Amino acid sequence: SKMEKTFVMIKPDGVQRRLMPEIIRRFEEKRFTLKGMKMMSVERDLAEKHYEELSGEHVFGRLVDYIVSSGPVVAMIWEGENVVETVREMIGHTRPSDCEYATIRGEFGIDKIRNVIHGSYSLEIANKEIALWFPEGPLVWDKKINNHWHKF
Ligand code: YYY
Ligand code: MG
Repeated sequence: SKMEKTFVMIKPDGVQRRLMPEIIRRFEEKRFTLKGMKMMSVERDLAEKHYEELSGEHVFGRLVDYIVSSGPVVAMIWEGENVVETVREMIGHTRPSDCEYATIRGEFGIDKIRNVIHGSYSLEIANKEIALWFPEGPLVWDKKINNHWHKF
């Protein structure tokens, strides 16, 4: 079993459309564990670093403007087996119109900028994004979580 962590961000459109509980419910029901969560406004510098790989693309400016000025986001760390890939599958394709219906973007996405949610693309990127968004690190809880709850 491959325990790993991923970074998830509910984008401004997701927060404003009150999709936060629906999104968190899906990951909880999948038995992933929330290891960090904060609602925050995003500084331009952070948004530019987050989307660094897209800095040469024509969408970069629009994307950064969108995240910076459309309202707060909810940044989260989720932990579990194969969580990076599974969360990507649960989110769906970048363009909501290309998504399977039973994905978050397939059900709730409006267009490729206002596509509700971000999830790290790979384990390597997840580690980078967690360090960027949570310089304080994930929540640490020393006591064992009672695993029997996972049956329910
Ligand atoms: O990870 P994901 O969100 O599915 O797509 P990325 O390729 O990382 O791009 C991030 C973000 O940028 C995407 O959610 C929308 C926007 N975008 C776009 O509007 N047009 C593109 N051709 C590529 C990305
Ligand atoms: Mg991406």
